[in-house]
Amino acid sequence: TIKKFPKGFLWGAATSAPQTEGHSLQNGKSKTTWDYWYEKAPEKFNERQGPANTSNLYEMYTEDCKRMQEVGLNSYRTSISWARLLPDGQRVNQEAVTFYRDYFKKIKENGVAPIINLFHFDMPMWLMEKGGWEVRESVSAFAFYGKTAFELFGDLVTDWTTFNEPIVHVEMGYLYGYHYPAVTDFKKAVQVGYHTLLAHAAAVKEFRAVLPKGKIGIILNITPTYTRSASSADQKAGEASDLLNTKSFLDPAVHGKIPQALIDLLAKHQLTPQTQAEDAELLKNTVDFIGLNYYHPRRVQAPQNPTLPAQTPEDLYEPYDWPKKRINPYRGWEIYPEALYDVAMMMKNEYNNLPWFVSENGMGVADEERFMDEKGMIQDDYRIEFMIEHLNYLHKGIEDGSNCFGYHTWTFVDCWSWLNGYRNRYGFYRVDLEDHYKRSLKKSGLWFKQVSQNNGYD
Ligand code: BGP
Repeated sequence: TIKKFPKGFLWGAATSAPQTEGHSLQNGKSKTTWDYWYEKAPEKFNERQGPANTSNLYEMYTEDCKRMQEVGLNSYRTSISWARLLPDGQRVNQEAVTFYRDYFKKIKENGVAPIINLFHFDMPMWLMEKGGWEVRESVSAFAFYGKTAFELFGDLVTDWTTFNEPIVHVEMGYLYGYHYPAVTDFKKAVQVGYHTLLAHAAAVKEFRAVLPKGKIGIILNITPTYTRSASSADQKAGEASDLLNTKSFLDPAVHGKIPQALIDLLAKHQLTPQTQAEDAELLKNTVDFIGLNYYHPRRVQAPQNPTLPAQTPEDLYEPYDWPKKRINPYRGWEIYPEALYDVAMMMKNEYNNLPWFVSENGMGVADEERFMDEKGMIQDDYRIEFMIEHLNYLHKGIEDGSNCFGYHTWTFVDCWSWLNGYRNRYGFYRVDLEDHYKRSLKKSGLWFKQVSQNNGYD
């Protein structure tokens, strides 16, 4: 059967400023927590590639924008670096304005519609020194950043998003010790999440005033929860996982308020964040669309010996090792494309069938040069297969009425990853770090172009 997608479907790819631009401490940019942390604790990074140079896009964007056509992208997401645009939070860095304006223009000149995101884990040091998302001041600082960006680039960019995977900086920075400041404090994590949520809503509010005709959304990582069994204890664990990981941001973004069940769960475990009277009104600033990054599901079971009140999320739900799971042997994550159908139905049935898109999906592969042929092309058939499997389930969801308008892969050109450097490759183009960041097309790029041109595949 031929799988055709809706007219105007977006075929794109996603990345972010800190993972591509490089020139991390140049051209007027100030430090982010990543620049700082790599200097301070390089041993925390699994790969000795720091955040300084990444894929050198700052110098190579003109050619990269032409490459977008070569792989058939009609849509592309990246982010603005807050610390580059506002190096001290107030003053606009003109070099950044020139760079981003020209970059966005060149994306469009190549027939690609940009979607621009504001925050992708890259907290500026000037704000971190004041407490980052722990302090209420972060909300107005972010709203000011959003307003500035909408005013400076709103004539070029109509589609915006506020955050990428906001739950990730909460859990990695405040629960599991991977991202700076690497503290382990459930209560603090909830406060950080709450301020992030308010910052998102405050930026949406600014957006409506500056760009009334534009569209704004938020990008969430969706790790659909599947429970070990239908027992009430396992179900309860699954609900807690969904509330914390998915509904915490998705419900306010779409429905304009935090779900009562989440408020109750936090209260029960003495985790209620500090709020202010005007917050409920602010949270009514809902989005136009949702982006969902999907890599793998979350399998949970009831915790064996939970501490009460919960000290960590594992006191509410524990990871469960599903014996039937299929693994990506090159990255270690579970492969479960069926979840995309479930996600599509969830958006249809629980979120007003709001327009949404798959904003990241992709297959990370370590040591990918082993799949290079004699002409230097990576023969990444495994990636093509991975994407087809996921697109099949997405297509089924669309046929059953889910309002999905696009599919973005992670990623366009191999890019730097937070702790893993260049270990896991995802791109349609390979980056040769040994040879001046040279880009070379992979087989999957050629395949994607066909899919995009045909708006589907056989
Ligand atoms: C997503 C992030 C991306 C990217 C991707 C791949 O969660 O939004 O920034 O890093 O995961 O992850 P990794 O590079 O760890 O394999």
